[in-house]
Amino acid sequence: MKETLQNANFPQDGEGRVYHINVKRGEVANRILTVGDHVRARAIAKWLDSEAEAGHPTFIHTSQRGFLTITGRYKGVPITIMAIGMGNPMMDFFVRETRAVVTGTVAIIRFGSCGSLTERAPPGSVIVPHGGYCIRRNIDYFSDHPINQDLKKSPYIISGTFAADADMTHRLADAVETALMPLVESGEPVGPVITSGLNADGCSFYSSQGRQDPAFWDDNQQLIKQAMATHPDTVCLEMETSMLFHLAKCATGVKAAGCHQVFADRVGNGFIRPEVVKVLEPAVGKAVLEALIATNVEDQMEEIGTVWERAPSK
Ligand code: R1P
Ligand code: URA
Repeated sequence: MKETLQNANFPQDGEGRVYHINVKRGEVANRILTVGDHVRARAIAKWLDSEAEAGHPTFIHTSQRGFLTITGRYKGVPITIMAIGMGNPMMDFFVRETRAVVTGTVAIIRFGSCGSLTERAPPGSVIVPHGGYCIRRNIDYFSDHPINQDLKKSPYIISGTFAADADMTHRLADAVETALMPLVESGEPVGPVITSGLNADGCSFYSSQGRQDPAFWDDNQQLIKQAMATHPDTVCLEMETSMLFHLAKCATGVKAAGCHQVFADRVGNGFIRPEVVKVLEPAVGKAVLEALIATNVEDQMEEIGTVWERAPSK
Protein backbone atom coordinates (compact mmCIF):
# COMPACT_ATOMS: atom_id res chain seq x y z
CA MET A 1 0.00 0.00 0.00
CA LYS A 2 1.56 3.28 -1.09
CA GLU A 3 -1.18 5.85 -0.46
CA THR A 4 -3.19 6.73 2.62
CA LEU A 5 -6.69 5.41 2.00
CA GLN A 6 -9.94 7.07 2.91
CA ASN A 7 -13.22 5.46 3.97
CA ALA A 8 -12.91 2.12 5.79
CA ASN A 9 -16.27 1.04 4.32
CA PHE A 10 -15.02 1.21 0.72
CA PRO A 11 -11.34 2.19 0.74
CA GLN A 12 -10.07 4.43 -2.07
CA ASP A 13 -7.02 6.66 -2.33
CA GLY A 14 -7.09 10.42 -2.89
CA GLU A 15 -7.50 9.95 -6.65
CA GLY A 16 -10.24 7.34 -6.28
CA ARG A 17 -8.12 4.23 -6.84
CA VAL A 18 -9.83 1.18 -5.35
CA TYR A 19 -7.96 -0.79 -2.71
CA HIS A 20 -7.17 -4.17 -4.33
CA ILE A 21 -7.35 -3.66 -8.09
CA ASN A 22 -5.68 -0.25 -7.73
CA VAL A 23 -7.41 1.47 -10.65
CA LYS A 24 -9.41 4.69 -10.77
CA ARG A 25 -12.21 6.03 -12.95
CA GLY A 26 -11.11 6.20 -16.59
CA GLU A 27 -8.78 3.19 -16.38
CA VAL A 28 -11.44 0.47 -16.80
CA ALA A 29 -13.82 0.41 -19.80
CA ASN A 30 -17.53 -0.45 -19.76
CA ARG A 31 -16.83 -3.75 -21.55
CA ILE A 32 -14.58 -6.19 -19.67
CA LEU A 33 -13.15 -9.60 -20.54
CA THR A 34 -11.99 -11.32 -17.36
CA VAL A 35 -9.81 -14.41 -16.97
CA GLY A 36 -8.03 -16.09 -14.09
CA ASP A 37 -4.63 -16.40 -15.68
CA HIS A 38 -2.25 -13.48 -16.41
CA VAL A 39 -0.66 -15.31 -19.32
CA ARG A 40 -4.09 -15.76 -20.94
CA ALA A 41 -4.89 -12.07 -20.43
CA ARG A 42 -1.65 -10.96 -22.08
CA ALA A 43 -2.13 -13.40 -24.97
CA ILE A 44 -5.64 -12.07 -25.67
CA ALA A 45 -4.38 -8.47 -25.40
CA LYS A 46 -2.41 -9.13 -28.59
CA TRP A 47 -5.75 -8.77 -30.43
CA LEU A 48 -6.21 -5.19 -29.19
CA ASP A 49 -5.73 -2.32 -31.65
CA SER A 50 -2.14 -1.06 -31.96
CA GLU A 51 -1.28 2.35 -30.56
CA ALA A 52 -1.46 3.82 -34.07
CA GLU A 53 -4.93 2.28 -34.66
CA ALA A 54 -6.27 3.14 -31.20
CA GLY A 55 -4.85 6.65 -31.04
CA HIS A 56 -3.44 6.03 -27.55
CA PRO A 57 -1.10 3.53 -25.85
CA THR A 58 -2.56 0.44 -24.18
CA PHE A 59 -2.85 0.93 -20.41
CA ILE A 60 -1.30 -1.96 -18.42
CA HIS A 61 -1.27 -2.05 -14.63
CA THR A 62 -0.63 -4.81 -12.07
CA SER A 63 -1.84 -4.13 -8.54
CA GLN A 64 0.09 -5.12 -5.42
CA ARG A 65 -2.60 -7.78 -4.88
CA GLY A 66 -1.97 -9.31 -8.31
CA PHE A 67 -4.89 -7.98 -10.39
CA LEU A 68 -3.73 -7.24 -13.96
CA THR A 69 -5.66 -4.55 -15.85
CA ILE A 70 -5.11 -4.05 -19.59
CA THR A 71 -7.25 -1.34 -21.21
CA GLY A 72 -7.21 -0.49 -24.90
CA ARG A 73 -9.51 -0.73 -27.88
CA TYR A 74 -10.70 -3.62 -30.05
CA LYS A 75 -11.91 -2.51 -33.50
CA GLY A 76 -12.12 0.99 -32.04
CA VAL A 77 -14.28 0.05 -29.02
CA PRO A 78 -12.79 0.60 -25.52
CA ILE A 79 -12.19 -2.75 -23.80
CA THR A 80 -10.57 -3.87 -20.55
CA ILE A 81 -8.99 -7.30 -20.14
CA MET A 82 -8.51 -8.19 -16.50
CA ALA A 83 -6.78 -11.18 -14.86
CA ILE A 84 -8.14 -11.68 -11.36
CA GLY A 85 -6.64 -14.96 -10.09
CA MET A 86 -8.80 -17.76 -8.71
CA GLY A 87 -11.90 -18.28 -6.62
CA ASN A 88 -15.17 -16.60 -5.59
CA PRO A 89 -13.54 -13.94 -3.32
CA MET A 90 -11.40 -12.69 -6.23
CA MET A 91 -14.52 -12.42 -8.38
CA ASP A 92 -16.16 -10.42 -5.57
CA PHE A 93 -13.21 -7.96 -5.39
CA PHE A 94 -13.25 -7.64 -9.17
CA VAL A 95 -16.99 -7.01 -9.66
CA ARG A 96 -17.38 -4.62 -6.73
CA GLU A 97 -14.23 -2.58 -7.36
CA THR A 98 -14.78 -2.26 -11.13
CA ARG A 99 -18.43 -1.28 -10.53
CA ALA A 100 -17.09 1.51 -8.28
CA VAL A 101 -14.85 3.04 -10.98
CA VAL A 102 -17.06 2.60 -14.07
CA THR A 103 -20.14 4.70 -14.81
CA GLY A 104 -22.90 3.28 -17.04
CA THR A 105 -23.44 -0.42 -17.68
CA VAL A 106 -20.59 -2.80 -16.87
CA ALA A 107 -20.72 -5.71 -19.35
CA ILE A 108 -18.50 -8.60 -18.29
CA ILE A 109 -17.60 -11.84 -20.06
CA ARG A 110 -15.49 -14.36 -18.18
CA PHE A 111 -13.31 -16.72 -20.22
CA GLY A 112 -12.05 -19.49 -17.96
CA SER A 113 -10.93 -23.09 -17.95
CA CYS A 114 -13.08 -25.84 -16.44
CA GLY A 115 -13.61 -29.50 -15.76
CA SER A 116 -16.27 -31.22 -17.88
CA LEU A 117 -18.99 -33.47 -16.46
CA THR A 118 -20.25 -34.65 -19.84
CA GLU A 119 -18.84 -36.85 -22.58
CA ARG A 120 -20.24 -34.29 -25.03
CA ALA A 121 -17.51 -31.84 -23.93
CA PRO A 122 -14.06 -33.47 -24.04
CA PRO A 123 -10.82 -31.49 -23.45
CA GLY A 124 -10.52 -28.89 -26.23
CA SER A 125 -14.22 -28.18 -26.36
CA VAL A 126 -15.82 -24.92 -25.21
CA ILE A 127 -18.86 -24.55 -22.95
CA VAL A 128 -21.10 -21.46 -22.90
CA PRO A 129 -23.39 -22.06 -19.88
CA HIS A 130 -26.78 -20.37 -19.58
CA GLY A 131 -26.43 -20.10 -15.79
CA GLY A 132 -24.66 -21.44 -12.76
CA TYR A 133 -24.71 -22.34 -9.07
CA CYS A 134 -22.22 -22.80 -6.26
CA ILE A 135 -21.01 -25.81 -4.30
CA ARG A 136 -19.56 -24.79 -0.94
CA ARG A 137 -17.78 -26.86 1.65
CA ASN A 138 -19.88 -26.71 4.83
CA ILE A 139 -17.14 -26.19 7.41
CA ASP A 140 -19.58 -26.68 10.29
CA TYR A 141 -19.92 -30.31 9.22
CA PHE A 142 -16.20 -30.72 10.00
CA SER A 143 -16.24 -28.56 13.15
CA ASP A 144 -15.57 -29.95 16.66
CA HIS A 145 -18.38 -27.80 18.07
CA PRO A 146 -20.94 -26.74 15.45
CA ILE A 147 -23.29 -24.09 16.76
CA ASN A 148 -26.26 -26.11 15.51
CA GLN A 149 -26.39 -29.95 15.12
CA ASP A 150 -28.38 -29.57 11.88
CA LEU A 151 -25.20 -28.15 10.31
CA LYS A 152 -23.50 -31.54 10.88
CA LYS A 153 -25.82 -33.22 8.38
CA SER A 154 -24.30 -32.33 5.04
CA PRO A 155 -20.61 -31.76 4.16
CA TYR A 156 -21.41 -29.59 1.10
CA ILE A 157 -24.05 -26.97 0.31
CA ILE A 158 -25.40 -26.87 -3.23
CA SER A 159 -27.00 -23.51 -4.04
CA GLY A 160 -29.87 -22.57 -6.33
CA THR A 161 -29.13 -21.20 -9.79
CA PHE A 162 -28.29 -17.77 -11.26
CA ALA A 163 -28.89 -16.94 -14.93
CA ALA A 164 -26.32 -15.46 -17.29
CA ASP A 165 -27.45 -12.47 -19.39
CA ALA A 166 -29.42 -14.16 -22.19
CA ASP A 167 -28.50 -11.68 -24.95
CA MET A 168 -24.78 -11.68 -24.15
CA THR A 169 -24.77 -15.47 -23.87
CA HIS A 170 -26.42 -15.80 -27.26
CA ARG A 171 -23.89 -13.46 -28.91
CA LEU A 172 -21.03 -15.22 -27.16
CA ALA A 173 -22.16 -18.68 -28.27
CA ASP A 174 -22.47 -17.48 -31.89
CA ALA A 175 -19.05 -15.81 -31.80
CA VAL A 176 -17.32 -18.89 -30.32
CA GLU A 177 -18.99 -21.21 -32.85
CA THR A 178 -17.89 -18.95 -35.70
CA ALA A 179 -14.33 -18.75 -34.36
CA LEU A 180 -13.93 -22.50 -33.92
CA MET A 181 -15.46 -23.53 -37.26
CA PRO A 182 -12.32 -22.93 -39.40
CA LEU A 183 -10.12 -24.65 -36.79
CA VAL A 184 -12.36 -27.72 -36.76
CA GLU A 185 -12.44 -27.77 -40.58
CA SER A 186 -8.64 -27.64 -40.70
CA GLY A 187 -8.43 -30.69 -38.41
CA GLU A 188 -7.40 -29.01 -35.12
CA PRO A 189 -8.45 -31.10 -32.07
CA VAL A 190 -10.80 -28.42 -30.72
CA GLY A 191 -14.55 -28.23 -30.23
CA PRO A 192 -17.40 -28.93 -30.08
CA VAL A 193 -19.09 -25.83 -28.62
CA ILE A 194 -21.75 -26.70 -26.02
CA THR A 195 -24.16 -23.80 -25.85
CA SER A 196 -26.38 -24.59 -22.88
CA GLY A 197 -26.29 -26.15 -19.45
CA LEU A 198 -25.21 -25.02 -16.00
CA ASN A 199 -21.80 -24.23 -14.58
CA ALA A 200 -21.00 -25.16 -10.96
CA ASP A 201 -18.50 -23.05 -8.99
CA GLY A 202 -16.65 -25.05 -6.39
CA CYS A 203 -15.26 -23.04 -3.44
CA SER A 204 -12.17 -25.24 -3.94
CA PHE A 205 -10.55 -26.88 -6.97
CA TYR A 206 -10.37 -30.01 -4.83
CA SER A 207 -12.94 -31.02 -2.21
CA SER A 208 -15.95 -29.11 -3.49
CA GLN A 209 -15.28 -30.25 -7.07
CA GLY A 210 -15.42 -33.86 -5.89
CA ARG A 211 -11.70 -34.62 -6.25
CA GLN A 212 -10.54 -37.47 -4.00
CA ASP A 213 -7.51 -36.93 -1.74
CA PRO A 214 -6.64 -39.59 0.86
CA ALA A 215 -4.59 -37.00 2.80
CA PHE A 216 -7.78 -35.06 3.68
CA TRP A 217 -11.10 -35.76 5.42
CA ASP A 218 -13.49 -34.46 2.74
CA ASP A 219 -16.54 -36.79 2.70
CA ASN A 220 -17.10 -35.90 -0.96
CA GLN A 221 -17.38 -39.32 -2.66
CA GLN A 222 -21.04 -38.73 -3.57
CA LEU A 223 -20.76 -34.99 -4.24
CA ILE A 224 -20.80 -34.96 -8.06
CA LYS A 225 -23.73 -37.43 -8.05
CA GLN A 226 -25.60 -35.16 -5.60
CA ALA A 227 -24.93 -32.06 -7.70
CA MET A 228 -26.12 -33.84 -10.87
CA ALA A 229 -29.26 -35.06 -9.06
CA THR A 230 -29.98 -31.50 -7.84
CA HIS A 231 -29.15 -29.80 -11.17
CA PRO A 232 -29.28 -32.48 -13.94
CA ASP A 233 -28.20 -30.05 -16.69
CA THR A 234 -24.82 -29.34 -15.03
CA VAL A 235 -22.04 -29.50 -17.63
CA CYS A 236 -18.95 -28.04 -16.00
CA LEU A 237 -17.10 -27.19 -12.81
CA GLU A 238 -14.84 -24.22 -12.15
CA MET A 239 -14.47 -21.48 -9.55
CA GLU A 240 -15.74 -17.98 -10.51
CA THR A 241 -18.45 -17.84 -13.17
CA SER A 242 -21.50 -18.65 -11.03
CA MET A 243 -20.34 -16.04 -8.52
CA LEU A 244 -20.16 -13.56 -11.40
CA PHE A 245 -23.78 -14.36 -12.39
CA HIS A 246 -24.86 -14.08 -8.74
CA LEU A 247 -23.15 -10.69 -8.29
CA ALA A 248 -24.52 -9.37 -11.58
CA LYS A 249 -28.01 -10.19 -10.30
CA CYS A 250 -27.35 -8.38 -7.01
CA ALA A 251 -25.56 -5.32 -8.46
CA THR A 252 -26.93 -2.28 -10.24
CA GLY A 253 -26.03 -2.08 -13.94
CA VAL A 254 -23.84 -5.17 -14.26
CA LYS A 255 -24.57 -7.83 -16.86
CA ALA A 256 -22.51 -10.94 -17.50
CA ALA A 257 -21.90 -14.06 -19.54
CA GLY A 258 -19.20 -16.71 -19.50
CA CYS A 259 -17.46 -19.42 -21.48
CA HIS A 260 -14.95 -22.09 -20.58
CA GLN A 261 -12.37 -24.09 -22.44
CA VAL A 262 -12.50 -27.66 -21.12
CA PHE A 263 -9.16 -28.53 -19.49
CA ALA A 264 -10.12 -31.51 -17.31
CA ASP A 265 -12.22 -34.48 -18.36
CA ARG A 266 -13.93 -35.45 -15.09
CA VAL A 267 -15.73 -38.37 -16.78
CA GLY A 268 -12.77 -40.13 -18.40
CA ASN A 269 -10.01 -38.54 -16.23
CA GLY A 270 -8.02 -36.86 -19.05
CA PHE A 271 -6.44 -33.41 -19.36
CA ILE A 272 -5.95 -30.99 -22.25
CA ARG A 273 -2.53 -30.86 -24.00
CA PRO A 274 -0.62 -27.52 -24.07
CA GLU A 275 -0.51 -27.49 -27.89
CA VAL A 276 -4.32 -27.59 -27.97
CA VAL A 277 -4.54 -24.64 -25.52
CA LYS A 278 -2.18 -22.71 -27.79
CA VAL A 279 -4.66 -23.00 -30.66
CA LEU A 280 -7.90 -22.76 -28.67
CA GLU A 281 -7.18 -19.89 -26.27
CA PRO A 282 -6.47 -17.09 -28.78
CA ALA A 283 -9.43 -18.14 -30.95
CA VAL A 284 -11.89 -18.08 -28.04
CA GLY A 285 -10.33 -14.88 -26.67
CA LYS A 286 -10.95 -13.13 -29.98
CA ALA A 287 -14.52 -14.45 -30.06
CA VAL A 288 -15.14 -13.00 -26.59
CA LEU A 289 -13.86 -9.60 -27.78
CA GLU A 290 -16.24 -9.82 -30.77
CA ALA A 291 -19.16 -10.64 -28.46
CA LEU A 292 -18.26 -7.77 -26.14
CA ILE A 293 -18.12 -5.11 -28.83
CA ALA A 294 -21.52 -6.31 -30.10
CA THR A 295 -22.98 -5.93 -26.59
CA ASN A 296 -25.10 -2.87 -25.93
CA VAL A 297 -24.07 -0.80 -22.90
CA GLU A 298 -26.07 2.10 -21.55
CA ASP A 299 -24.47 5.45 -20.65
CA GLN A 300 -21.05 4.44 -21.93
CA MET A 301 -18.27 6.62 -20.46
CA GLU A 302 -17.03 9.58 -22.48
CA GLU A 303 -13.37 9.18 -23.47
CA ILE A 304 -12.18 12.59 -22.21
CA GLY A 305 -9.80 12.07 -19.30
CA THR A 306 -9.68 8.28 -19.70
CA VAL A 307 -6.72 6.11 -20.69
CA TRP A 308 -8.51 5.44 -24.00
CA GLU A 309 -8.75 9.13 -24.91
CA ARG A 310 -7.33 9.57 -28.42
CA ALA A 311 -4.38 11.90 -28.83
CA PRO A 312 -5.35 14.97 -30.86
CA SER A 313 -4.47 14.47 -34.55
CA LYS A 314 -1.49 16.56 -35.68
C1 R1P B 1 -8.30 -23.60 -11.33
O1 R1P B 1 -7.29 -24.28 -11.97
C2 R1P B 1 -8.65 -22.30 -12.00
O2 R1P B 1 -8.96 -22.53 -13.39
C3 R1P B 1 -10.28 -22.07 -13.69
C4 R1P B 1 -10.96 -22.08 -12.35
O3 R1P B 1 -12.15 -21.35 -12.35
C5 R1P B 1 -9.88 -21.65 -11.39
O4 R1P B 1 -9.73 -20.26 -11.38
O5 R1P B 1 -10.36 -20.83 -14.35
P1 R1P B 1 -9.13 -19.91 -14.89
O6 R1P B 1 -8.36 -20.79 -15.86
O7 R1P B 1 -9.74 -18.73 -15.55
O8 R1P B 1 -8.29 -19.53 -13.69
N1 URA C 1 -10.64 -25.40 -13.42
C1 URA C 1 -11.38 -25.91 -12.41
O1 URA C 1 -11.80 -25.18 -11.51
N2 URA C 1 -11.62 -27.23 -12.41
C2 URA C 1 -11.14 -28.05 -13.35
O2 URA C 1 -11.38 -29.25 -13.26
C3 URA C 1 -10.36 -27.50 -14.39
C4 URA C 1 -10.13 -26.16 -14.41
